[in-house]
Amino acid sequence: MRYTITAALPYANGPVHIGHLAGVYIPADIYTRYLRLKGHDALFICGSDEHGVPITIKAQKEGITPQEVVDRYHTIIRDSFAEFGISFNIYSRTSSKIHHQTSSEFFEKLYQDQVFIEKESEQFYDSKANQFLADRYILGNCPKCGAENAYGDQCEACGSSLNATELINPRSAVTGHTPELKMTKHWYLPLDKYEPFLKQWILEDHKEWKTNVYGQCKSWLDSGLQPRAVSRDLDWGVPVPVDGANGKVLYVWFDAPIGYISATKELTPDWEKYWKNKDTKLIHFIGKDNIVFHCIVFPAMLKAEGSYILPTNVPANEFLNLEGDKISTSRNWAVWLHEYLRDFEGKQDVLRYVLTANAPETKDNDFTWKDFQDRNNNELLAILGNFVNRSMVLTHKYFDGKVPEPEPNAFVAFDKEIMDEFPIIKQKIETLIETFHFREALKEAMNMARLGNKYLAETEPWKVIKTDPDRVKNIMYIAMQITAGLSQVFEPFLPFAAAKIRKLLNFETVDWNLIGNCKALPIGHQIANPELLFTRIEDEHVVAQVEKLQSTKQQNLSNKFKANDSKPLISYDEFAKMDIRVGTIVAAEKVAKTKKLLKLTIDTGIDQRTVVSGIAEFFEPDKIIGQQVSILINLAPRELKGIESQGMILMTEDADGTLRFVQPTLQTKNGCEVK
Ligand code: B3M
Ligand code: ZN
Repeated sequence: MRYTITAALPYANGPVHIGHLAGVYIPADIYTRYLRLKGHDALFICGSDEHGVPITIKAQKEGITPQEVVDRYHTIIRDSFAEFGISFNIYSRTSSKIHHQTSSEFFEKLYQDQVFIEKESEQFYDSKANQFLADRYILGNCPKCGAENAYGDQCEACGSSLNATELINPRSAVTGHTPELKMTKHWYLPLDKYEPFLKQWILEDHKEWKTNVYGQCKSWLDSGLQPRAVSRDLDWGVPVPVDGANGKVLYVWFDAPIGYISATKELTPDWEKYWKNKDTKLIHFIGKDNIVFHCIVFPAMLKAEGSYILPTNVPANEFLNLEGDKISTSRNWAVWLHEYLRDFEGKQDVLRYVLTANAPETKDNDFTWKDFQDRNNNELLAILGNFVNRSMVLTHKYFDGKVPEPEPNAFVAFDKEIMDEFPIIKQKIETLIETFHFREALKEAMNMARLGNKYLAETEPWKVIKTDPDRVKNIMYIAMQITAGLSQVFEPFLPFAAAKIRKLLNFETVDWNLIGNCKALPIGHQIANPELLFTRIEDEHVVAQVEKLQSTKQQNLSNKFKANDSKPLISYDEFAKMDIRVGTIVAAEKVAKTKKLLKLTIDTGIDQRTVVSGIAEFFEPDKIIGQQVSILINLAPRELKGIESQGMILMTEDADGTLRFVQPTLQTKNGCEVK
């Protein structure tokens, strides 16, 4: 079978993070590696998306050219993917000549076939910046869900695809001004004409698509498709190849998916069989925000062109959150791959494992560093690493590192029972991967290692060796065959660990059929010296990461802080009514059954009095005894939780909500006035 597997082309306007890996590139890589292992012809295509407003906005922000932006990030992204073992056949880029040519020809073909509607219409224009405001250049409230800061072409909050003129309260992302409308000519793809075809093709013929994908398509199709402009007034992109189209380029979502085709062309002169042969299965791996473009717009383009195959499936994932919060580039709330590689050298498989085990396949999911640490220590190390290590160490100890010769008639029922499990699990994994259930598939692969541990724990070769050394030959023979199977089954998921097991086994063959095969390793085969597959991740490593995120959060809060407007004027007399004194805290305790309240005893210089204050989240009672504070002493008393509070301690509230005392800078006599 022949497969063309694509993974969404990331915008080259920033590095890639764990959300990208979890949502798109790891599942696509698992799928492709698996198909290759099974002997299929599977091409894995990707590259950088280097056009569109995301790039030009970044260039403007940094004061560099769009070309400099894409050159910088293309390299970083490409290298990160390579380091994580994402096994693309090609990682190309849409600024390449071959892509400009391919997408230009694609447009020309549709133009000549009179597919497009050519239309003058009013578009937003920023007269301050002297430019039309396409896509992300315009911000406003989403007409569908009301969210703020929806883009001109898409609302990230609800996933709707928009036309800029639908936005409520539009404003320019360049100058912040309210834009004007100005006439301009564009080419439109009449999606409405393809609606009957799309309805049949998706809603009837592809009921097997993931429910999140099918559901989004259905709601799109049910609400009716509109013609969509496929050109823009911009100076960065593929020029519209038509006379009189100066200053206009192809809409980035028109050229980017054609990038899959250009990259295949760049890879092989045989590219047509991957795009035009009906026996080829085309699979697009994407995130949920790209569903409409891959299931509706691009298929309509391919259909209009006429000579291409359409996707067999579009297994889109939901989003991964980080420590309970939406991953965000602008808020720097992310784990960047290039930084992970620096902080966790050689631990690519750990992240691959955790992101697969937690993949947002059917709903948004959360990545936490605690879970990362736990899965490494309690699963990778304690289950997989432990089994492989024990098998190898024992084989060395009892048989000089050679696969022992078993007595064929001496396999007991338990041996057979265990060995029979493997082909069953293998079959399960196949079905799960082929239906895009990667997290379940990984769980089953891990169950193979669990089964190995169970086998050794129950057969206890370290005890039996004293009484029945021949029996140990059979046991270790089986343990070694299981190890060989693990070196294959983990190849799609943990390619580095799988390769390492094979290296330790001194066994380079890669073949899916060896899983559950009791004769994978020949008798007498010499294995290498054992080495650990995984190492413990200690608290300090993850604490450092959590602290890094906490300081990002602080930073974001203080960036966002805006001082409140001032209150109405008052007279001096009104101010002078307040009697504020310096006092000292002489006792402090938590108020029972409350989270926020402390009961303080304050020496005000006049008396000792009780004040109940909502500061328990910020101070340990015994640490504040002796501190000086400012206290409003003539505030009418009031009862809190049954305690009479006689006054109020003055506090400052920082941008993040932190409360601090207003204190004299030097020790001051209790009872002095604050004025
Ligand atoms: N660059 C959008 C994104 O990064 C876009 C994908 C293109 S796939 C052809 O989410
Ligand atoms: Zn919305």
